[in-house]
Amino acid sequence: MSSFSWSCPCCLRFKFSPEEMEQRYKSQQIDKMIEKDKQALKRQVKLLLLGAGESGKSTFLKQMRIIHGIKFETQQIKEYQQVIYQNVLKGMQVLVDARDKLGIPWEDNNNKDLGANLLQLRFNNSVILDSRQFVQYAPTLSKLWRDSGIRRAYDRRREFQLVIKFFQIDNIRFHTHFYFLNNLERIAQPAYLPNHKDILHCRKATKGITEFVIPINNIPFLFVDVGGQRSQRQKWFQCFDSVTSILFLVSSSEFDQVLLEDRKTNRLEEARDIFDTIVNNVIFNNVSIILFLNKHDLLKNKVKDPETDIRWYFPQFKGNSHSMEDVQKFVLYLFTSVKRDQKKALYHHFTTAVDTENIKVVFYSVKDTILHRNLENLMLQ
Ligand SMILES: Nc1nc2c(ncn2[C@@H]2O[C@H](COP(=O)(O)OP(=O)(O)OP(=O)(O)O)[C@@H](O)[C@H]2O)c(=O)[nH]1
Ligand SMILES: [Mg+2]
Repeated sequence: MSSFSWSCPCCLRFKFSPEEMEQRYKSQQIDKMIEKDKQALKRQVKLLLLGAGESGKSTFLKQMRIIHGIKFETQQIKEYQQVIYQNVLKGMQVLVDARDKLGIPWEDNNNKDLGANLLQLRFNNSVILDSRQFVQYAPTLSKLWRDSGIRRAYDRRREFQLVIKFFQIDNIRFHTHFYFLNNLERIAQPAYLPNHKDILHCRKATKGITEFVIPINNIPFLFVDVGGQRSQRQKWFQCFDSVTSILFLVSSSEFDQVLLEDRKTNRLEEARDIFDTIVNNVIFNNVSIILFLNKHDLLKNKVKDPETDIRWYFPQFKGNSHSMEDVQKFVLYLFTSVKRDQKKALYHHFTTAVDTENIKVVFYSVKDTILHRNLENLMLQ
């Protein structure tokens, strides 16, 4: 604080020139701002979103914006629109290719050339498609999506996923493809702009670190979102300072899938190994860890599916593999059992990150845990 802050302003008027008075006033204001910033930083809640690639970290952050009424900027919406166009086109390419590899005949033979032409196109992330260009592909996309050959390839996606290692195809998010292809008519309108649901479903892997502050209960909540794929994880330690809580996301439905990065490691096992290094890390001794067993909606469908069984991937599973309760208990145990310090609290929630109502309810209770923890930390300072 400035040493003049206690002086009476009327007396100062006689001692200093107006310029000096102004200078002093400015300096006092700056001191006040610095002090305020320091206090705010102390009160700030820092939440680190961690988890393997595609576990739903960025989707959760999008929900935080939606739930707290922070609009997406026009430029951002345009970027999501690009990503959606890419998701749709790449998704259809995967299905055309799958149909081919699985030897399923076309229903309409005229679609053969359309499919072959589509496969020739290369849509990497640097290709920017505007709505005018996308609209030109729309008739092809909708013809192909109506062809029973493509539908059958979609229905046999599990077989395709099982042999995917040999086909070297890197885009197997069938649930994302399905959502957008089912909304093709709307997306193919020239004036199309993504709505919240579209934004939540679109997929772009995070590269680097994204920070976003949301004031909640008058406290700045700093959300830190990182990339979860192997190549991105060496950047994580840069964000390990002054963390209040870690929100660790797991894609609980991926018990029968392998990593994109090496096409052999089981995704749930990889997630558990990452969790092990985080929950048992001494740096996080005083950090509360909240586990989100995410993609609950997809897990529910998978557990019902007679064509897959968690026992094929986790022989140690002893319950009923088509009982949601048994599978959930097992997946939870996979994670809680790696925690070495039995006294360390570990909270957990089963979530569906694309469902705003679900995340609203879950975050309401998580927020209380976090604020409580933050208050304890402030009292210790
Ligand atoms: N059906 C369903 N889809 C989900 C859920 N959570 C996320 N997704 C989808 O899964 C995909 C991956 O989600 P992201 O949020 O991009 O995953 P991430 O953890 O940020 O991935 P990285 O940035 O690579 O680390 C997106 O297409 C999401 O829409 C969920 O609970 N249910
Ligand atoms: Mg991400």
